[in-house]
Amino acid sequence: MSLKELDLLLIGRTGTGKSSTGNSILNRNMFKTSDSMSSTTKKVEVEYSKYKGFIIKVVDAPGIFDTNLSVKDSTKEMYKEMGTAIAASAQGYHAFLLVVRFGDRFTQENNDTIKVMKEIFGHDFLKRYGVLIVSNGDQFDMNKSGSFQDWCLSQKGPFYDLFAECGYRAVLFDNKSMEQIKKEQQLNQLLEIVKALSSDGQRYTNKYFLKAGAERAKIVKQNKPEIQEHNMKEASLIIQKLGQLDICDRAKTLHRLQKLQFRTEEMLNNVAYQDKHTGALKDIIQHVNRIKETVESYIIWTESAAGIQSIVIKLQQQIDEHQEHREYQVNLISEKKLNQNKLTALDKHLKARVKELELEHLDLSRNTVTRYALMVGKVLAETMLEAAPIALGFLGAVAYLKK
Ligand SMILES: Nc1nc2c(ncn2[C@@H]2O[C@H](COP(=O)(O)OP(=O)(O)OP(=O)(O)O)[C@@H](O)[C@H]2O)c(=O)[nH]1
Ligand SMILES: [Mg+2]
Repeated sequence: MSLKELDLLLIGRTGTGKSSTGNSILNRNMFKTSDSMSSTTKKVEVEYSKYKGFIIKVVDAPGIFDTNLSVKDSTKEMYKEMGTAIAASAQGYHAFLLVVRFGDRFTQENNDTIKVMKEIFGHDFLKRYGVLIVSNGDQFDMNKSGSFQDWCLSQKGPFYDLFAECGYRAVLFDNKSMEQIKKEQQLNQLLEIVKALSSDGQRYTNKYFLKAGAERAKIVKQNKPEIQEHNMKEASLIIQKLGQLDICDRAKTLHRLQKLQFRTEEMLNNVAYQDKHTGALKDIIQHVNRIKETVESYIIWTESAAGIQSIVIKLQQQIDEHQEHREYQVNLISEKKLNQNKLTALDKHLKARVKELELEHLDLSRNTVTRYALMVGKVLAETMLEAAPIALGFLGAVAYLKK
């Protein structure tokens, strides 16, 4: 079964529990959360998790309308941050999760925030794709207030307005809960709502998303050949080095492997950064990951090869010492042979892994670098053809004058 995507954007005022809710959705602590009223999340962050056949992408944004900033500066900041949030998921979002805190008083500022957000995302974005997330669910007393849904419906004033604005969709989140069942229940409830919002997998999008998508495609397209070529070159050099290693030379090999490990890690970071969550460099990321895995296995196997080698050396010493005990010596010799075979098998196995990497690399090369080279070649050929009549005319004139 192919995994379906769910792209979610967390929005809301500073300190309402956006990052904590993001962590609850991801079921692991990926986003930094705050202990104070000052803004913790400084820039848009993206994290993923796999859950019930979905790849959930959670985009955590800084709090809008930070209390330390003037309204003008806050609005400017908000435009900047929401621009980044749009670029982080240019194909649109399956839901906008507007986070408020249970027990908070709702004021005019909330409405102002929503007004600016509507300018960016469109007047109906919450109506169509908004879900109100009420954090601090641990403060909600069901015995006193009844069910959360009933409680929402019984509210008046700004909270009810927000609830209505989000199409009467709300989920209570206790981000402090340690109970696995409760954690899953609240997440499942959210997923059910989001699935119903976009039953055909459709995301909410508008002209800004389309523009971001076009810009991003342009940038990726412009940079991809260069990025690919640079990375493919580095990958190729690492594979080449792997092929030159000798598993039996522990000291030298381990030293070289550590260097290669550092290079692959650095490359992986670079390529992930260049990809900017576009997926445009997915193939090369997978490839580098496999190189990294091979380097790591190589390190482990070099260590075990060293262990086997010292056994072989010890056995040889014993063989030498027991020249007169022929029968005992025969056993030692066969044991030594057994260990030597283990070493050969290990070496063979590693060489096969490197060969696989080489083949994969070649395949990828054909699909990327060569394709771009062909593309460039085609353009070049067209340019040359265009220039040809002038050049031919010039040559013709020279020949005429020479006569
Ligand atoms: N008791 C309780 N505390 C919570 C809950 N959710 C969040 N908090 C706390 O609320 C504070 C703010 O949470 P964050 O997740 O950092 O809020 P945020 O909206 O991401 O904050 P900014 O990034 O600064 O805008 C932290 O101290 C959290 O531990 C909850 O469900 N229950
Ligand atoms: Mg945060």
